[in-house]
Amino acid sequence: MSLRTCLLLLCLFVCAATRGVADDGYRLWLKYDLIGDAGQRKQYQQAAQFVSVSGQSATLKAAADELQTGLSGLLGQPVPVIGDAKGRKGGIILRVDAQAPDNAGLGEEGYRLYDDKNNLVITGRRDVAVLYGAFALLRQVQTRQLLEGLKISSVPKIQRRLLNHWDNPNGTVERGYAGSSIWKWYELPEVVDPRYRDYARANASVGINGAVLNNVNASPRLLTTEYLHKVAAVAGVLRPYGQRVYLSVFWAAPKVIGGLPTADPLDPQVRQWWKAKTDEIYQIIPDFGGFLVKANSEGEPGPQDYGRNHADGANMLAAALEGHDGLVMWRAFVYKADPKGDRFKAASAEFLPLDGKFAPKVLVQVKNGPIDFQAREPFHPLFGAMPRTPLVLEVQLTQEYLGFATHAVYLAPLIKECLDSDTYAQGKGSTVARVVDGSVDQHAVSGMAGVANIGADRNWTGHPIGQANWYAFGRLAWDHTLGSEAIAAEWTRQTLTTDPPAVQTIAGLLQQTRRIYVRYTAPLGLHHIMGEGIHYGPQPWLERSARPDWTAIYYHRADSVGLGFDRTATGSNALALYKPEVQQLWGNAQTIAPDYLLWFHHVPWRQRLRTGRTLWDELCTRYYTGADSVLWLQRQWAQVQPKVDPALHADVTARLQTQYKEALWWRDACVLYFQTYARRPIPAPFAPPQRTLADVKRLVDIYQLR
Ligand code: BDP
Repeated sequence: MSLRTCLLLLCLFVCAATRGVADDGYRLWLKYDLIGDAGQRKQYQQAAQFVSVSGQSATLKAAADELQTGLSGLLGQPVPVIGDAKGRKGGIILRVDAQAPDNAGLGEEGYRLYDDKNNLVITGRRDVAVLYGAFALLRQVQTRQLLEGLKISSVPKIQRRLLNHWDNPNGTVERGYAGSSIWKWYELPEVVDPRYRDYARANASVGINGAVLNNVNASPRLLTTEYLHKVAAVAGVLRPYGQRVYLSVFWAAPKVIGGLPTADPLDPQVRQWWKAKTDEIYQIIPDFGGFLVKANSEGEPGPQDYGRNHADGANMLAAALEGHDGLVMWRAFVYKADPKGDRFKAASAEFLPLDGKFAPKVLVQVKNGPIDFQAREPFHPLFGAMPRTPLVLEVQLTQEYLGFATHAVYLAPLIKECLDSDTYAQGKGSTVARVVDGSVDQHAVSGMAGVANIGADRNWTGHPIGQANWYAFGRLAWDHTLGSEAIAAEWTRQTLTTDPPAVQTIAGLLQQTRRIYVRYTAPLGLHHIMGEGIHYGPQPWLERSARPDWTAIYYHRADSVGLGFDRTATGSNALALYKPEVQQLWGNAQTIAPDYLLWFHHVPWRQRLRTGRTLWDELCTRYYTGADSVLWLQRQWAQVQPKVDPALHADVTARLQTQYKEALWWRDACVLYFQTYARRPIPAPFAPPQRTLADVKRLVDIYQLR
């Protein structure tokens, strides 16, 4: 063998050893690959010579195991787990201490990390807090923070930090783009896929403490005794990691599986059925988290079928939960088909009158915006308008309206935009975040839910960048004051590379992705102009659907005069649902931020906007520059190629090519279609599309074929 071949082989070996062989993404951000820089490694090696844990619980064992696996991988040295440290120095001490005065403000889940000069201490009042602290320490090492003098104290701001899986018992995932469901219902409870544990680890690492396992369009199957035992098997894996399971319930279950003639929430037999069912659930799953309910929405049954309201339904379930530590999350995603109405106002019409009528165990779960997880929405007007009801913020991590698994869209900026919106409910500073965490109205319970983007694909999320959305959701639910770019950098360091310039480039590009996606799909506040049913690709010309509010023209209202939905007093007046300060912000077409313009105003094509361009020119400018920005994303991504695993890099590169192709599709479809109303040329310097409206319509038709 020549010297050159030897060197090459050695180099390949070192690369494989330090990065693992080709990265298939399975390990998410918990990679724990060897720290390449020997000097850096040494500092950590000295601080992490052992892990000391007293106490036997499964949660403490999970914490110690994770530290052992993580640190031995990162440091390339064995890290023994021992009992009492007996005066040893240079290790990590796990200490559960409910009495320590310094732990007083930590609640059940908060943790402290500190350097006591001899050892690094991870402490909290309960085992689960120490588990969170263990992951936090690993994050410090993975992101190469100094441990010397470490002093961190962290308490979650929101209590129930939940993933909502829209997974069906047959293994499909509603709006899932990463393969089939990870829950293998047919194999459970006997076969327990080891993947469930890795799922639980990933959740715990970002502080997610519960999961609704099944779709909101719920199957009654999950409530049968047979299936509850399957659910219990999953719960058993999640429990040591501080997560509880929840179920979405099918409202008519008492009829379908209970054999009753009705599902009327005021019917004594129905109430009794739910009570008995709930007791059974707690017998099988003692730490069951509670129920999520989609009722009287999109064809699902509900209490209104019997002339009752949402509070009647929710309170009946709350009564069934009496004596158990469980909650009801009742969704506010309701809207009736009304060609003359405004879907924007639908949830408010049904829920505002019920404020104060819900039992203490009930939280109302509200999507971030009033329509449906669009690329950009104003915050939902229910936030800040139901002071007597705790509201759960629901965001969508699966990219139903954001390009499935083919478009790179990092969602923390979207989530933050909602969280940071000021409702002015109790004066300035009453942000959605503070409404949701309970501090505005002094609620004792709080929650945030992310519709999961997880499937059985090897890398969990289909698009490798989708992992960042799972990560960011957990981090923001724990602490909504974190910055989205900081979270992106943190995720990147753990997942893709620790090279500082590359981290900066990647975090910078991630931070722009959502803004770019909005520009080439739905600029200036356009919304709901996507492909019918499938919700992929553009279809602004959609005029007829099963319901008027499932068309596109219902929302964009293009005509020869202009574009946009007038939601001011001259139109639907949905704007009146907000506090006066917000009305002032959005009520004037001249002063409103262009990003929200067409959400609230019907604007003449020739009107000059704040940007100096006419509406038509601005619209075209955004579509064109938005699509061009995907080329910028490609260039940025290409730059970091030497620093990122080759397989993973190639995967994202390929997806960025699809993204560009589809950005052009969106651009061409939308400018050509709106041009039929605006009757103006595509402004310079942009070249008119090379294809016709019929060409792009044909593309959409393909996706609509069965
Ligand atoms: C819509 C989805 C639909 C969901 C619904 C919901 O298209 O699949 O069932 O939201 O949130 O966006 O209930």
